Amino acid sequence: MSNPSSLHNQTQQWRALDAAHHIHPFSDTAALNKEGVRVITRADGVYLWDSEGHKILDGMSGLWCVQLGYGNKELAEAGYEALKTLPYYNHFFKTSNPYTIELAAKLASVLPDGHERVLFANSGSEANDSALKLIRYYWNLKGKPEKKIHLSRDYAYHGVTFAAASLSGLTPMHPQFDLPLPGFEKVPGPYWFGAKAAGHGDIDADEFGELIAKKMEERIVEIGPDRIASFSAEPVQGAGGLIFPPESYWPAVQKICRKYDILVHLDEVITGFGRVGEWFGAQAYKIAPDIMTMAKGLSSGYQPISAISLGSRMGEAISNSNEELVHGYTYSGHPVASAVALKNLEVMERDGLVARVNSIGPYLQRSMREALAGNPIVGEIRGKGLLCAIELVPDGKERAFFPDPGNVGTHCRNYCFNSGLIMRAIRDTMVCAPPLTITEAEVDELVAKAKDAIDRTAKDFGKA
Ligand code: PXG
Repeated sequence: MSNPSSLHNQTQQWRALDAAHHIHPFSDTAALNKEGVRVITRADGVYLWDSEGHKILDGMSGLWCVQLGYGNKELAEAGYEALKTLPYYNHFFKTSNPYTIELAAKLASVLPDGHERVLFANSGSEANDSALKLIRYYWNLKGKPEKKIHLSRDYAYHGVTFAAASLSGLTPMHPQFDLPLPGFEKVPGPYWFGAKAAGHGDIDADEFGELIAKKMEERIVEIGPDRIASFSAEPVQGAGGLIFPPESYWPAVQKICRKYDILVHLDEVITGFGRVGEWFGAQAYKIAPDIMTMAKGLSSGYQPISAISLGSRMGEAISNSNEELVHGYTYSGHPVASAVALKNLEVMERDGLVARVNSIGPYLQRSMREALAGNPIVGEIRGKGLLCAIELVPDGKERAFFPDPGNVGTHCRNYCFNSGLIMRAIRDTMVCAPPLTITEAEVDELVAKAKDAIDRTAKDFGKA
């Protein structure tokens, strides 16, 4: 942001208070305090405004979560009504509430086949943590307590609790906390764009998908299938760099999990709720999960709420165990969060937003491709639904990376910020995931700003 002395008094005060009292997630506190935060004061549609009055197009839907865009009055009213009627009660004492009951039923109507039962939590990390506990419980119920190892993939992001961070395959998340915990094993992810740099030559995408599945099977055999409880994966890897699996990947992986009796845990925290053109990534990629976790778009981010859905195998075992399930949070199925999530799903359904993604998504992909055609540092533009990624590389014709990963991406991301567009840089991959309500004119603005930032970046790195 601009020179601090030119900022309004109010902004300066907020910055000072924030620096004195507030530690930010995934941030270098000292560096951030020196630079000063940008204070976001309001939002409407796809736009945010900061305390200096700058208008910003949010190409990331917050953190991949604001499916309906900001300022939706129906969601606000649903929350307000619940706050007035039943601001809090829990589900521990043989009690329930209408909002959570109706939300569970509505979710069951859009979830993949067999997923009839859900549990609630408050964040994606908690949902994943809960899922792993339920997986352990399932195998204990089935008399296979030796099945304890949780497989997940390189580049995976599953959250930050002890278990979710241990599942995550982004290695910088581990050393500060002595993670991963024992019992967490990684297998390779299907990052085809990086295949050449990783020494796989000019391998075709589908061949690569099969190769990665084969490597997973080899690792399973090495560990011993009888010790493996589950395989956790995002249908499309999000925070790891928007990695879309080759067509061949999921069918091969599912076959392997069935062969060795390994439960499939799909993390739909990003891919759920229309993001990839179906209600869930499971449907888009024809995956049959045993357990699924979701958060973010469940309430369009308006309230913290997440859910764990159980396929028939786990659902029946756990529902019919005839003993207490010793798990649950004070805020599991919070009535206000449930009311907002329920309204969110009703609006998505009524307004046909999932189907809308299948027209506005391709429009975004097409526009981005046209705008960036021939750009010397663009190696690939990939996407599905309203997810889009642009690989920035030294030579657009080669699948090889810049030597100092993240440097060029951050440079480009700063250009975006300064021109009023929020995009994420993951290493040197620029990504966007705008609200499902984005209009064609707003897509045009997003693409024009992204193109401008990428053109300037190319120039700064001597490539244009
Ligand atoms: N699973 C997936 C697939 C996620 O993307 C989580 C679990 C954890 O959710 P909670 O609600 O505990 O944060 C996530 C979260 C980023 C970014 O910069 C992505 C996430 C969170 C924060 C930042 O891309 N994803």
